[in-house]
Amino acid sequence: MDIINNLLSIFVAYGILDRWQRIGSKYYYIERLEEVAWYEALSKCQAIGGHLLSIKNQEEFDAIKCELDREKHYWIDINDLTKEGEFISGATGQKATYFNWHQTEPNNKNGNENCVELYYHNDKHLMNDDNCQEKELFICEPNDQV
Ligand SMILES: [Ca+2]
Ligand SMILES: [Ca+2]
Repeated sequence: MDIINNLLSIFVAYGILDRWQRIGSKYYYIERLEEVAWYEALSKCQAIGGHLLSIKNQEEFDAIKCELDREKHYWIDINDLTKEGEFISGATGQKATYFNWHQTEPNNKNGNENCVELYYHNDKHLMNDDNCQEKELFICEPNDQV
């Protein structure tokens, strides 16, 4: 993956990929203005050659959360749209492997919370399942990033 990282560095240097922001060892796009429903966030990430953020581990989570606005909510790729309670990574189509839920989440409130967001509550940015129609900011990462 050194080749991909080198290519990304070159593209960024020439402004081709300047929407992608380097955070820690990887690249991300954090939407900071336009709040949209989960499906729209999904297609907006696809339109820029990416997918909704798929958090792999605590290290990645810790790097990203420092960049987030505490007043805002951010869609990521995890959802249980196919089967209630079975959280899938939209990026890989596989069961999500990294979770960091708020204490009482996921609660599938009103039987209608199937998309996962990051939001700040009780001094922490953590995960919550929310109504997919809610308008929120979102985080993308490039498709070729592992
Ligand atoms: Ca659910
Ligand atoms: Ca919830």
